[in-house]
Amino acid sequence: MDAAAQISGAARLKLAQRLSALEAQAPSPAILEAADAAWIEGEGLIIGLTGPPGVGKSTLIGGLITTYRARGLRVGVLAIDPSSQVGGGALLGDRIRLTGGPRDGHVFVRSMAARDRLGGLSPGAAAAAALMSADFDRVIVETVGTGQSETAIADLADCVAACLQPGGGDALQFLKAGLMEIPQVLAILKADLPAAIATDTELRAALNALGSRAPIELVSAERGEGLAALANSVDTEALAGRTRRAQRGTGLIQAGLRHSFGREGAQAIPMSQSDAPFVALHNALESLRERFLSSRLEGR
Ligand SMILES: Nc1nc2c(ncn2[C@@H]2O[C@H](COP(=O)(O)OP(=O)(O)OP(=O)(O)O)[C@@H](O)[C@H]2O)c(=O)[nH]1
Ligand SMILES: [Mg+2]
Repeated sequence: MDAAAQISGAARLKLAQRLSALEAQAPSPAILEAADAAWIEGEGLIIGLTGPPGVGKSTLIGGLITTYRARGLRVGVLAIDPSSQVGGGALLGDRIRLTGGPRDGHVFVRSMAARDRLGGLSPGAAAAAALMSADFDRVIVETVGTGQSETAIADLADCVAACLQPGGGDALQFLKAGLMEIPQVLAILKADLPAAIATDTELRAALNALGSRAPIELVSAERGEGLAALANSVDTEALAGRTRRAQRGTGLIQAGLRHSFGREGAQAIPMSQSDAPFVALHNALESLRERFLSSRLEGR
């Protein structure tokens, strides 16, 4: 079963230090190069889990860790915490860590402050996920939101699974109105609640109307039901998505520029397809910072 090597204590420490440098927006060139190498050559799949607060994402991740571990896979989790300041967010990480087991050398859980209220992915968080995919077969990125490309998760993740709440109509309405991109997988969580059946019916009708064949999975993480089917759907979609990283890199760079400098920032740098998006994004951000600074100084 445990064909994959355990991540050694030294390797975990090195990874933790690199993630801290990314969170502090002070990565060395080696860190960005390692993120690019993992993005281009790594075999680990990056899975985005999005959904509104309280939908059950963290509980689900606990279940997915167990499911993937039973398949002999190493699992990294990056929880993007919209409420915490830098250095905070331990609570969220701890809740997952309990289920993964702190002594399990095949599991690594980290939470990172979102740096913006909407829970958008910072450039550092995107690079962190890529970096983790060098050491783990699955990297699950938990973000609050509905999976719009604004938050970069659609470009970062090989597969986005949107989590829906039984009886909670928001995501459904967004989908119908075309305000939400159709994610690769839809997961109705808390499927033990009676309202899940109606939500499933409504969601199927909505996706049919939109001509989408995205799989819908009913999951009760609390009862441990539907986890294997969800993992299968996610893996199938992520393996397909994995082949599109070269194209997604450009979107990732633009989302990173938007995150730091708004729409104008994203337009200020001419964009060509890059097979090293994290180094390219870092350089573009540096050059925009310099331009911004010199125009401020000239204006004095
Ligand atoms: N009935 C039921 N409740 C669940 C299930 N999974 C989670 N919950 C409950 O839903 C609540 C929120 O769960 P979390 O896993 O923290 O949800 P989250 O989406 O990670 O929340 P945030 O990180 O705050 O956005 C908790 O009280 C859980 O016990 C489930 O399968 N069934
Ligand atoms: Mg959570």
